[in-house]
Amino acid sequence: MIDVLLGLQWGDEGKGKIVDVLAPQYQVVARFQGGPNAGHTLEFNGIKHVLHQIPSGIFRDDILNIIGNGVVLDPIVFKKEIDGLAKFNLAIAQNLQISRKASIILPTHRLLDAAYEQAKGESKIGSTLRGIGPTYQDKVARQGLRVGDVLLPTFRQKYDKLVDIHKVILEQNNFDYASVLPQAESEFFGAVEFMKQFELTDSEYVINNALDKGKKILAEGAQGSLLDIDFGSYPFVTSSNTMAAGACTGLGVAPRQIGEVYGIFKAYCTRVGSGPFPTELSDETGERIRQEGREFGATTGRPRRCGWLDLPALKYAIMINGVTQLVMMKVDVLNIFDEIKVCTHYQLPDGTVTEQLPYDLCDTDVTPIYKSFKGWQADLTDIRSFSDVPAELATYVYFLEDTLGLPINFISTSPDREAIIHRQ
Ligand code: 2SA
Ligand code: MG
Repeated sequence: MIDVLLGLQWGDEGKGKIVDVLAPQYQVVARFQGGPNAGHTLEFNGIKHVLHQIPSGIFRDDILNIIGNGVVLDPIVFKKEIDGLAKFNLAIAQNLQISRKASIILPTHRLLDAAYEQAKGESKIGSTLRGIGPTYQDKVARQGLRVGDVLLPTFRQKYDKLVDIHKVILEQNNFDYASVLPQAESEFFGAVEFMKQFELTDSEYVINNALDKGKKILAEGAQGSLLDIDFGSYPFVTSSNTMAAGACTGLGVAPRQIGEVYGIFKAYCTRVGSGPFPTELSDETGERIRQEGREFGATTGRPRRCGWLDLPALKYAIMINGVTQLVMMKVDVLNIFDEIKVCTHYQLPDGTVTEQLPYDLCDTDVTPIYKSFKGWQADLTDIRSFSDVPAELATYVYFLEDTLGLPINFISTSPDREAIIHRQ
């Protein structure tokens, strides 16, 4: 079976840590969508490391890591990531494969990302400017470059042909590319050469053969369900299917092969970039969450917007993903609060109270209806068993389980690998 692990909010739920915790049960860890917009943070032995494109199983020597066909890969970022891992002495060349069908991010894709955002002005998406949208655009327009193309004698021609199209668009947008492109291109072609030393495979065969042999595979999602291109708060979304179904198309596995779906959520909400966020706190409480939770973009360093937990949104994410196991992260960030709020419903401008996400969330001012809980105001760092958690936290957890209709199987109590309560 292939299990899927994904974020149920707007990303940054702490997926990296949970992949790392669950990894010993798996022989393969695979990324199925997104690219260097992701920032998966892992902390162990006092070291903190952020991964962008490389799957989070890379720190375990007995795991094969696959960058799947659904991913958009930037060779320049890839080379930097590999260089950054050198100090850990990992067997990366043996343990990492890249799908030949993954899309390549070109330097001009990054420039186009910036040009499109500039043109949008006030209504900009708040993209990470990593070239994600334009690369997926070219994939869907059937003119993109794929990782396997780098081995073809015609690679340079294909590259030039696409870049010529990009230059026209950049010129139309009055975007100055001439001063930056030559340098970026030389870095790009250097990184493409570097990439050739890795195994570029038809990873759908690798994955399905592994499944046939009874191996266990973990599909590692990036960003979050509320940023899904179809079901997120469109247009303020990323350009891929971040939901469980994306694992099938992004790796080449059949729906019937999907086993557990681990849904990761934080005990509160964050969002980085523009778009609706009903429970956002633009006050001192939001600022305390940001500081306490160190809520700054792992890729861009941008301060993340913070707010209380949003149950209508969380329920929606659980529904579209068919979540089987819930994982609650960063509960410890709430240790300092004497009152903790949870949004249970939305009130629409016409007075209607609903548990559903409105279609026009981007244009409607919904008022969250909150339920208040007494804070536990205690340190949780050393707690490993649910029977030892403060009564107020237990009350909070039981309420969430009741409302969400699923048990919360894991509760993370601090960033370290070891700090997790596993409820059987
Ligand atoms: P893009 O770059 O085209 O995918 O941006 C579109 C929207 O998706 C959001 N997005 C993210 N949201 C949270 N975390 C992400 N990864 C990084 C992190 C982000 C960072 O782990 O912190 O460092 O800023 C991520 N990637 C994309 C993005 O904010 C846009 O709203
Ligand atoms: Mg992140």
